[in-house]
Amino acid sequence: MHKSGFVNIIGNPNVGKSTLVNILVGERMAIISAKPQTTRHRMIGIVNGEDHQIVFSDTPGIIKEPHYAMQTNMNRYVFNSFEDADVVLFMTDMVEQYDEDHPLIEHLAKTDKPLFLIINKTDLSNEVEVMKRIQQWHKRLPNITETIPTSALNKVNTDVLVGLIVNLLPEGPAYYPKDQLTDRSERFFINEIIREKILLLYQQEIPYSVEVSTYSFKKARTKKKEPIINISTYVFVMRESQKAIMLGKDGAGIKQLGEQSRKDIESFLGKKVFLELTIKVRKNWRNDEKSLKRFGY
Ligand SMILES: Nc1nc2c(ncn2[C@@H]2O[C@H](COP(=O)(O)OP(=O)(O)OP(=O)(O)O)[C@@H](O)[C@H]2O)c(=O)[nH]1
Ligand SMILES: [Mg+2]
Repeated sequence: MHKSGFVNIIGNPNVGKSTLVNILVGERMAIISAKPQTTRHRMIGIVNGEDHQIVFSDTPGIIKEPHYAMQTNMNRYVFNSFEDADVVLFMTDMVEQYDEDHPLIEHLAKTDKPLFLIINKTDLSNEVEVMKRIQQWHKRLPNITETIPTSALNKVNTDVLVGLIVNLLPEGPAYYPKDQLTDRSERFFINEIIREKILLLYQQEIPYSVEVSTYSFKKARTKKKEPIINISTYVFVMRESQKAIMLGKDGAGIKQLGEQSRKDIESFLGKKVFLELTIKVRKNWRNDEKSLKRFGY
């Protein structure tokens, strides 16, 4: 008997959703950072076994009070993602506090899907505190069907989670070829790798004002006839002042960004890469529906 289904991971920013997906899939796919709102797009990560296929969706963290259209659109994917799930994983951690009127809780309370409570980052706490949290959550969400305390970072209980999911999945054929791990293109991952470096290298509003878009990807040969991939990418910012910050003194900022990104893209593609980054100003793109559409939001 073969089982298959869709499992959607939902929760606040920064609780470890993308970390969990990467651990489950066994590849570094989703980008991760210590800053909230790292993930902007819904993305699938596929876990394949001989007798099962689990299609996980990593989603952006829910933003309680969206400030611009991009955030509103990000929330929309998350609320939509309840509908096509066979199982909903609600992920929280041992650090965050929820307000009583958080919009996500109401949604979770109403879902008729199997609802798993994942309490992540147990490494930052102790058993007594974890038990307390579990009880609090069960009071607020009586429809929770399974509870799994995890430390995604240390792979604690992640196998247990997979076992519980497989038990619940309906019988059915694989939805994707068994060697496929995601639905996203190489270009998408290149953009994401660059955005991850921006999250690491720049502070304050810069990472949230940036969109990355690769417009050219060409296989070529170096003068020494070695294979190389030439990649050209735009980094859009919202204002001239942000462009100056990104360039840095004598271009040192963009140089560092380019070098760090190139190294990661090379190990992702397994090939040598020449990366050309160009910074462009696109005024207020985060609120412009046309730009958002073009960028896939
Ligand atoms: N201590 C600890 N840190 C963790 C654990 N899991 C993830 N983290 C860290 O938490 C931070 C956020 O992780 P992400 O996986 O990016 O979180 P996310 O929920 O996908 O965040 P958004 O994409 O912003 O919604 C990173 O710094 C991770 O290294 C864990 O089990 N323990
Ligand atoms: Mg994420």
